[in-house]
Amino acid sequence: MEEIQYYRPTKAVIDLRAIQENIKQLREHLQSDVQIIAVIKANGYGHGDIEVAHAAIQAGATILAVATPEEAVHVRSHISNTDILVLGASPVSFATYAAQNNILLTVFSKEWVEQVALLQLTNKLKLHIKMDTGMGRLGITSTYELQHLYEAIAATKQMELDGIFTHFATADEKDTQYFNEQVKLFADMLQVLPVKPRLVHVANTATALVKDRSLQLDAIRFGISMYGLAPSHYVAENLPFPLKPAMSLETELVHVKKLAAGQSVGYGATYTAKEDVFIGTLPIGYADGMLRKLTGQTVLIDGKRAPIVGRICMDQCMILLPKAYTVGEKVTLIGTQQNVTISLDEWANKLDTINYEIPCIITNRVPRIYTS
Ligand code: PMH
Repeated sequence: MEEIQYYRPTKAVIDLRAIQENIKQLREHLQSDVQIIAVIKANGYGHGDIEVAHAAIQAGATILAVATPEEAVHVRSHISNTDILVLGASPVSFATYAAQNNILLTVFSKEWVEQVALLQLTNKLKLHIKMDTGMGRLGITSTYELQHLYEAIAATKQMELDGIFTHFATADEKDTQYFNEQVKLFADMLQVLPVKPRLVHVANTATALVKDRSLQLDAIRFGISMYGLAPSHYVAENLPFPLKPAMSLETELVHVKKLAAGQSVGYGATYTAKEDVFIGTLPIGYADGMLRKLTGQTVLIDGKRAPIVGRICMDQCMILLPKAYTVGEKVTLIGTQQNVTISLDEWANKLDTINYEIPCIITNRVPRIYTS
Protein backbone atom coordinates (compact mmCIF):
# COMPACT_ATOMS: atom_id res chain seq x y z
CA MET A 1 0.00 0.00 0.00
CA GLU A 2 1.08 3.58 -0.65
CA GLU A 3 3.30 5.01 2.07
CA ILE A 4 1.96 8.32 3.33
CA GLN A 5 4.17 10.72 5.22
CA TYR A 6 2.55 11.85 8.47
CA TYR A 7 3.72 15.00 10.19
CA ARG A 8 1.16 15.36 12.95
CA PRO A 9 1.96 12.91 15.77
CA THR A 10 -1.70 11.93 16.34
CA LYS A 11 -2.35 8.29 15.40
CA ALA A 12 -4.48 5.25 16.14
CA VAL A 13 -2.13 2.34 16.67
CA ILE A 14 -3.67 -1.00 15.72
CA ASP A 15 -2.09 -4.12 17.16
CA LEU A 16 -2.81 -6.81 14.57
CA ARG A 17 -1.33 -9.47 16.86
CA ALA A 18 -4.05 -8.69 19.40
CA ILE A 19 -6.70 -9.26 16.71
CA GLN A 20 -5.06 -12.56 15.77
CA GLU A 21 -4.79 -13.61 19.38
CA ASN A 22 -8.51 -12.92 19.92
CA ILE A 23 -9.38 -15.02 16.88
CA LYS A 24 -7.10 -17.86 17.93
CA GLN A 25 -8.65 -17.90 21.39
CA LEU A 26 -12.10 -18.03 19.80
CA ARG A 27 -10.92 -20.86 17.55
CA GLU A 28 -9.98 -22.86 20.65
CA HIS A 29 -13.40 -22.18 22.13
CA LEU A 30 -15.30 -23.36 19.03
CA GLN A 31 -16.01 -26.83 17.80
CA SER A 32 -13.51 -27.62 15.06
CA ASP A 33 -15.87 -27.51 12.08
CA VAL A 34 -17.34 -24.08 12.93
CA GLN A 35 -16.14 -21.36 10.57
CA ILE A 36 -15.23 -17.86 11.69
CA ILE A 37 -16.76 -14.98 9.75
CA ALA A 38 -14.66 -11.88 10.51
CA VAL A 39 -17.02 -8.90 10.66
CA ILE A 40 -15.04 -6.03 9.13
CA LYS A 41 -17.87 -3.65 8.27
CA ALA A 42 -17.51 0.09 8.88
CA ASN A 43 -13.82 -0.07 8.00
CA GLY A 44 -13.22 -2.92 10.42
CA TYR A 45 -15.07 -1.14 13.25
CA GLY A 46 -12.71 1.78 12.55
CA HIS A 47 -9.56 -0.38 12.72
CA GLY A 48 -9.00 -0.66 8.95
CA ASP A 49 -10.89 -3.28 6.92
CA ILE A 50 -8.09 -4.57 4.71
CA GLU A 51 -5.42 -4.87 7.38
CA VAL A 52 -7.86 -6.52 9.78
CA ALA A 53 -9.08 -8.88 7.04
CA HIS A 54 -5.54 -10.06 6.22
CA ALA A 55 -4.76 -10.58 9.91
CA ALA A 56 -8.06 -12.38 10.51
CA ILE A 57 -7.59 -14.73 7.55
CA GLN A 58 -4.09 -15.59 8.75
CA ALA A 59 -5.47 -16.35 12.20
CA GLY A 60 -8.16 -18.69 10.89
CA ALA A 61 -11.17 -16.67 9.71
CA THR A 62 -12.51 -18.11 6.46
CA ILE A 63 -15.23 -15.61 5.51
CA LEU A 64 -15.42 -11.81 5.69
CA ALA A 65 -18.59 -9.84 6.38
CA VAL A 66 -19.30 -6.21 5.49
CA ALA A 67 -22.42 -4.05 5.69
CA THR A 68 -22.68 -2.49 2.23
CA PRO A 69 -21.94 -3.22 -1.44
CA GLU A 70 -19.33 -0.43 -1.42
CA GLU A 71 -17.49 -2.07 1.46
CA ALA A 72 -17.56 -5.40 -0.38
CA VAL A 73 -16.11 -3.83 -3.54
CA HIS A 74 -13.36 -2.19 -1.49
CA VAL A 75 -12.42 -5.43 0.25
CA ARG A 76 -12.58 -7.42 -3.00
CA SER A 77 -10.20 -4.96 -4.67
CA HIS A 78 -7.55 -6.02 -2.13
CA ILE A 79 -8.44 -9.62 -1.31
CA SER A 80 -9.29 -11.93 -4.17
CA ASN A 81 -10.11 -15.35 -2.81
CA THR A 82 -12.03 -15.21 0.44
CA ASP A 83 -15.85 -15.21 0.50
CA ILE A 84 -17.32 -11.81 1.38
CA LEU A 85 -20.85 -11.64 2.78
CA VAL A 86 -22.80 -8.37 2.58
CA LEU A 87 -24.94 -8.29 5.73
CA GLY A 88 -27.04 -5.30 4.69
CA ALA A 89 -29.41 -4.75 1.79
CA SER A 90 -28.01 -4.74 -1.75
CA PRO A 91 -29.87 -3.28 -4.73
CA VAL A 92 -30.63 -5.48 -7.76
CA SER A 93 -28.04 -3.42 -9.65
CA PHE A 94 -25.26 -4.92 -7.50
CA ALA A 95 -26.09 -8.54 -8.38
CA THR A 96 -23.92 -8.69 -11.52
CA TYR A 97 -20.78 -7.48 -9.77
CA ALA A 98 -21.52 -9.72 -6.78
CA ALA A 99 -21.93 -12.83 -8.92
CA GLN A 100 -18.74 -12.14 -10.85
CA ASN A 101 -16.69 -11.47 -7.73
CA ASN A 102 -17.87 -14.15 -5.34
CA ILE A 103 -19.71 -11.76 -3.08
CA LEU A 104 -22.49 -13.38 -1.09
CA LEU A 105 -25.61 -11.27 -0.74
CA THR A 106 -28.24 -11.12 1.97
CA VAL A 107 -31.74 -11.59 0.60
CA PHE A 108 -35.16 -11.10 2.19
CA SER A 109 -37.49 -10.37 -0.72
CA LYS A 110 -39.01 -12.64 -3.35
CA GLU A 111 -39.45 -9.63 -5.67
CA TRP A 112 -35.72 -8.91 -5.45
CA VAL A 113 -34.96 -12.50 -6.47
CA GLU A 114 -37.43 -12.31 -9.37
CA GLN A 115 -35.79 -9.12 -10.64
CA VAL A 116 -32.29 -10.58 -10.39
CA ALA A 117 -33.55 -13.67 -12.25
CA LEU A 118 -34.17 -11.44 -15.27
CA LEU A 119 -30.50 -10.41 -15.46
CA GLN A 120 -28.05 -12.37 -17.58
CA LEU A 121 -25.58 -13.39 -14.86
CA THR A 122 -22.49 -15.21 -16.06
CA ASN A 123 -21.73 -16.70 -12.63
CA LYS A 124 -24.06 -18.07 -10.00
CA LEU A 125 -25.03 -15.54 -7.38
CA LYS A 126 -24.78 -16.93 -3.85
CA LEU A 127 -27.47 -15.83 -1.43
CA HIS A 128 -27.98 -15.87 2.31
CA ILE A 129 -31.59 -15.59 3.45
CA LYS A 130 -32.04 -13.24 6.39
CA MET A 131 -34.74 -14.12 8.89
CA ASP A 132 -36.04 -11.52 11.29
CA THR A 133 -36.75 -13.43 14.48
CA GLY A 134 -37.00 -10.41 16.75
CA MET A 135 -34.46 -7.78 15.74
CA GLY A 136 -37.12 -5.95 13.69
CA ARG A 137 -34.53 -4.85 11.16
CA LEU A 138 -33.88 -6.82 7.95
CA GLY A 139 -35.43 -10.17 7.23
CA ILE A 140 -38.51 -12.18 6.54
CA THR A 141 -40.76 -12.90 9.47
CA SER A 142 -42.92 -15.88 8.43
CA THR A 143 -42.58 -19.42 7.12
CA TYR A 144 -44.91 -18.34 4.30
CA GLU A 145 -42.37 -15.77 3.11
CA LEU A 146 -39.52 -18.22 3.58
CA GLN A 147 -41.27 -20.85 1.48
CA HIS A 148 -41.88 -18.42 -1.38
CA LEU A 149 -38.42 -16.91 -1.21
CA TYR A 150 -36.87 -20.37 -1.25
CA GLU A 151 -38.95 -21.41 -4.25
CA ALA A 152 -38.09 -18.22 -6.15
CA ILE A 153 -34.37 -18.94 -5.66
CA ALA A 154 -34.76 -22.63 -6.57
CA ALA A 155 -36.67 -21.68 -9.74
CA THR A 156 -33.65 -19.97 -11.28
CA LYS A 157 -30.26 -21.31 -12.30
CA GLN A 158 -28.76 -17.87 -11.78
CA MET A 159 -28.76 -18.11 -8.01
CA GLU A 160 -27.95 -20.54 -5.28
CA LEU A 161 -28.99 -20.61 -1.64
CA ASP A 162 -25.65 -20.64 0.19
CA GLY A 163 -26.78 -19.70 3.67
CA ILE A 164 -29.50 -18.66 6.05
CA PHE A 165 -29.15 -16.55 9.17
CA THR A 166 -30.68 -14.37 11.84
CA HIS A 167 -29.40 -11.79 14.30
CA PHE A 168 -30.09 -11.59 18.02
CA ALA A 169 -31.24 -8.44 19.78
CA THR A 170 -30.32 -9.38 23.35
CA ALA A 171 -27.51 -11.95 23.16
CA ASP A 172 -25.30 -9.76 25.39
CA GLU A 173 -27.81 -9.60 28.24
CA LYS A 174 -28.17 -11.83 31.27
CA ASP A 175 -31.90 -12.34 30.79
CA THR A 176 -32.40 -15.06 28.18
CA GLN A 177 -36.16 -14.99 27.61
CA TYR A 178 -36.22 -12.86 24.46
CA PHE A 179 -33.07 -14.54 23.19
CA ASN A 180 -34.59 -18.00 23.62
CA GLU A 181 -37.71 -16.93 21.78
CA GLN A 182 -35.56 -15.86 18.83
CA VAL A 183 -33.66 -19.15 18.90
CA LYS A 184 -36.90 -21.13 18.88
CA LEU A 185 -38.46 -19.09 16.09
CA PHE A 186 -35.35 -19.55 13.93
CA ALA A 187 -35.32 -23.31 14.51
CA ASP A 188 -39.04 -23.57 13.72
CA MET A 189 -38.75 -21.55 10.53
CA LEU A 190 -35.79 -23.59 9.37
CA GLN A 191 -38.02 -26.67 9.20
CA VAL A 192 -39.55 -25.24 6.03
CA LEU A 193 -36.35 -25.72 4.03
CA PRO A 194 -36.18 -29.08 2.22
CA VAL A 195 -32.36 -28.97 2.24
CA LYS A 196 -29.96 -27.26 4.60
CA PRO A 197 -27.76 -24.69 2.86
CA ARG A 198 -23.97 -24.68 3.35
CA LEU A 199 -23.96 -22.08 6.11
CA VAL A 200 -26.56 -21.69 8.83
CA HIS A 201 -25.36 -18.96 11.19
CA VAL A 202 -26.86 -17.02 14.09
CA ALA A 203 -24.06 -16.23 16.53
CA ASN A 204 -22.55 -12.78 17.00
CA THR A 205 -19.73 -12.32 19.52
CA ALA A 206 -21.97 -12.47 22.60
CA THR A 207 -23.72 -15.64 21.43
CA ALA A 208 -20.40 -17.31 20.62
CA LEU A 209 -18.80 -16.40 23.94
CA VAL A 210 -21.51 -16.85 26.53
CA LYS A 211 -24.35 -18.91 25.02
CA ASP A 212 -24.88 -22.61 24.44
CA ARG A 213 -22.38 -24.27 22.10
CA SER A 214 -25.21 -25.72 20.04
CA LEU A 215 -25.74 -22.19 18.66
CA GLN A 216 -22.33 -22.15 17.01
CA LEU A 217 -23.93 -23.97 14.04
CA ASP A 218 -21.85 -23.64 10.83
CA ALA A 219 -20.27 -20.25 11.49
CA ILE A 220 -19.80 -17.41 13.99
CA ARG A 221 -20.06 -13.77 12.95
CA PHE A 222 -17.22 -12.45 15.08
CA GLY A 223 -17.22 -8.67 15.42
CA ILE A 224 -16.53 -6.63 18.54
CA SER A 225 -14.38 -9.14 20.43
CA MET A 226 -12.13 -9.70 17.43
CA TYR A 227 -11.08 -6.11 18.20
CA GLY A 228 -10.60 -7.05 21.85
CA LEU A 229 -13.72 -5.41 23.26
CA ALA A 230 -16.58 -7.07 25.13
CA PRO A 231 -20.12 -6.59 23.76
CA SER A 232 -21.52 -5.66 27.20
CA HIS A 233 -20.70 -5.61 30.90
CA TYR A 234 -22.50 -8.91 31.28
CA VAL A 235 -20.36 -10.60 28.63
CA ALA A 236 -17.22 -8.93 30.03
CA GLU A 237 -17.91 -10.60 33.36
CA ASN A 238 -18.44 -14.02 31.77
CA LEU A 239 -15.73 -14.19 29.12
CA PRO A 240 -14.37 -17.68 28.39
CA PHE A 241 -10.94 -16.17 27.60
CA PRO A 242 -9.30 -12.77 28.09
CA LEU A 243 -9.56 -10.26 25.24
CA LYS A 244 -6.77 -8.07 23.94
CA PRO A 245 -7.87 -4.60 22.79
CA ALA A 246 -6.31 -3.76 19.43
CA MET A 247 -6.65 0.02 19.22
CA SER A 248 -4.70 2.70 21.07
CA LEU A 249 -4.89 6.42 20.41
CA GLU A 250 -1.72 8.43 20.79
CA THR A 251 -0.31 11.87 20.25
CA GLU A 252 2.41 14.17 21.58
CA LEU A 253 2.56 17.53 23.29
CA VAL A 254 3.00 20.19 20.62
CA HIS A 255 3.11 23.14 23.01
CA VAL A 256 3.58 23.68 26.73
CA LYS A 257 2.90 26.92 28.56
CA LYS A 258 2.62 28.31 32.04
CA LEU A 259 -0.65 29.98 32.91
CA ALA A 260 -0.80 32.37 35.83
CA ALA A 261 -3.64 32.11 38.35
CA GLY A 262 -6.71 33.76 36.83
CA GLN A 263 -5.82 32.99 33.19
CA SER A 264 -8.18 30.82 31.13
CA VAL A 265 -8.15 28.10 28.47
CA GLY A 266 -10.17 27.53 25.27
CA TYR A 267 -13.38 28.77 23.68
CA GLY A 268 -15.71 30.30 26.21
CA ALA A 269 -12.81 30.58 28.64
CA THR A 270 -14.50 27.86 30.68
CA TYR A 271 -11.41 26.74 32.60
CA THR A 272 -9.59 29.29 34.72
CA ALA A 273 -6.38 28.46 36.55
CA LYS A 274 -6.74 28.81 40.32
CA GLU A 275 -2.98 28.86 40.73
CA ASP A 276 -0.02 28.91 38.36
CA VAL A 277 -0.28 25.79 36.16
CA PHE A 278 1.34 24.13 33.16
CA ILE A 279 -0.97 23.55 30.21
CA GLY A 280 -0.13 21.20 27.34
CA THR A 281 -1.67 21.47 23.88
CA LEU A 282 -2.53 18.26 21.99
CA PRO A 283 -3.04 18.16 18.21
CA ILE A 284 -6.34 16.27 18.33
CA GLY A 285 -9.87 17.61 18.46
CA TYR A 286 -13.48 16.91 17.69
CA ALA A 287 -12.80 16.63 13.95
CA ASP A 288 -10.70 13.59 14.86
CA GLY A 289 -13.56 12.06 16.84
CA MET A 290 -12.48 13.47 20.17
CA LEU A 291 -15.95 14.80 20.94
CA ARG A 292 -16.43 17.91 23.04
CA LYS A 293 -18.21 15.83 25.69
CA LEU A 294 -14.79 14.38 26.52
CA THR A 295 -13.76 17.52 28.42
CA GLY A 296 -12.69 16.31 31.85
CA GLN A 297 -11.61 12.92 30.50
CA THR A 298 -8.03 12.15 31.48
CA VAL A 299 -5.14 11.21 29.20
CA LEU A 300 -1.85 9.54 30.12
CA ILE A 301 1.44 11.36 30.19
CA ASP A 302 4.52 9.80 31.77
CA GLY A 303 2.24 7.10 33.20
CA LYS A 304 0.06 9.63 35.02
CA ARG A 305 -3.48 10.79 34.37
CA ALA A 306 -3.90 14.40 33.26
CA PRO A 307 -7.34 15.94 32.63
CA ILE A 308 -8.51 17.69 29.49
CA VAL A 309 -9.39 21.24 30.51
CA GLY A 310 -11.51 23.80 28.71
CA ARG A 311 -13.61 23.06 25.64
CA ILE A 312 -12.22 20.67 23.05
CA CYS A 313 -11.56 22.52 19.77
CA MET A 314 -11.92 21.14 16.23
CA ASP A 315 -8.24 20.21 15.92
CA GLN A 316 -6.74 20.64 19.36
CA CYS A 317 -7.37 20.30 23.05
CA MET A 318 -5.55 21.27 26.21
CA ILE A 319 -4.53 19.25 29.23
CA LEU A 320 -3.51 20.22 32.73
CA LEU A 321 0.05 18.95 33.17
CA PRO A 322 1.33 17.61 36.48
CA LYS A 323 4.62 19.41 35.74
CA ALA A 324 6.41 21.17 32.89
CA TYR A 325 6.92 18.44 30.30
CA THR A 326 8.71 19.21 27.05
CA VAL A 327 7.20 19.37 23.59
CA GLY A 328 7.26 15.90 22.01
CA GLU A 329 6.35 14.06 25.21
CA LYS A 330 4.12 11.11 24.36
CA VAL A 331 0.45 11.33 25.34
CA THR A 332 -1.83 8.28 25.30
CA LEU A 333 -5.52 9.04 24.98
CA ILE A 334 -6.59 5.39 24.76
CA GLY A 335 -4.17 2.65 25.76
CA THR A 336 -1.59 1.89 28.42
CA GLN A 337 1.38 3.74 29.87
CA GLN A 338 3.38 2.22 32.72
CA ASN A 339 0.56 -0.13 33.76
CA VAL A 340 -2.11 2.58 33.76
CA THR A 341 -4.80 1.96 31.14
CA ILE A 342 -7.46 4.16 29.62
CA SER A 343 -9.81 1.80 27.81
CA LEU A 344 -12.25 2.40 25.00
CA ASP A 345 -14.87 1.44 27.56
CA GLU A 346 -13.82 4.39 29.73
CA TRP A 347 -14.48 6.74 26.79
CA ALA A 348 -17.77 4.96 26.11
CA ASN A 349 -18.87 5.52 29.73
CA LYS A 350 -17.88 9.16 29.59
CA LEU A 351 -19.81 9.59 26.33
CA ASP A 352 -22.80 7.62 27.60
CA THR A 353 -22.53 5.09 24.79
CA ILE A 354 -21.18 1.62 23.98
CA ASN A 355 -17.58 0.73 23.14
CA TYR A 356 -18.63 -0.21 19.55
CA GLU A 357 -19.15 3.46 18.81
CA ILE A 358 -15.73 4.71 19.89
CA PRO A 359 -13.38 3.27 17.21
CA CYS A 360 -16.03 4.10 14.59
CA ILE A 361 -16.04 7.80 15.50
CA ILE A 362 -12.26 8.19 15.25
CA THR A 363 -12.29 9.94 11.88
CA ASN A 364 -10.20 9.30 8.78
CA ARG A 365 -7.93 12.21 9.58
CA VAL A 366 -6.35 10.01 12.24
CA PRO A 367 -3.97 7.61 10.50
CA ARG A 368 -4.20 3.96 11.47
CA ILE A 369 -0.68 2.67 12.10
CA TYR A 370 -0.22 -1.10 12.31
CA THR A 371 2.02 -3.15 14.53
CA SER A 372 2.33 -6.89 14.12
N1 PMH B 1 -23.96 -9.96 12.43
C1 PMH B 1 -24.71 -8.89 12.15
C2 PMH B 1 -25.86 -9.06 11.22
C3 PMH B 1 -24.41 -7.65 12.71
O1 PMH B 1 -25.16 -6.59 12.41
C4 PMH B 1 -23.30 -7.55 13.61
C5 PMH B 1 -22.94 -6.29 14.30
C6 PMH B 1 -22.55 -8.70 13.87
C7 PMH B 1 -22.92 -9.89 13.26
C8 PMH B 1 -21.38 -8.71 14.79
O2 PMH B 1 -21.78 -8.43 16.11
P1 PMH B 1 -20.71 -8.31 17.26
O3 PMH B 1 -19.84 -7.14 16.92
O4 PMH B 1 -21.52 -8.05 18.48
O5 PMH B 1 -19.96 -9.57 17.28
N2 PMH B 1 -23.77 -5.20 14.05
C9 PMH B 1 -23.84 -4.09 14.80
C10 PMH B 1 -24.75 -3.08 14.52
O6 PMH B 1 -25.57 -3.12 13.50
N3 PMH B 1 -24.67 -2.12 15.42
O7 PMH B 1 -23.74 -2.48 16.29
C11 PMH B 1 -23.21 -3.69 15.92
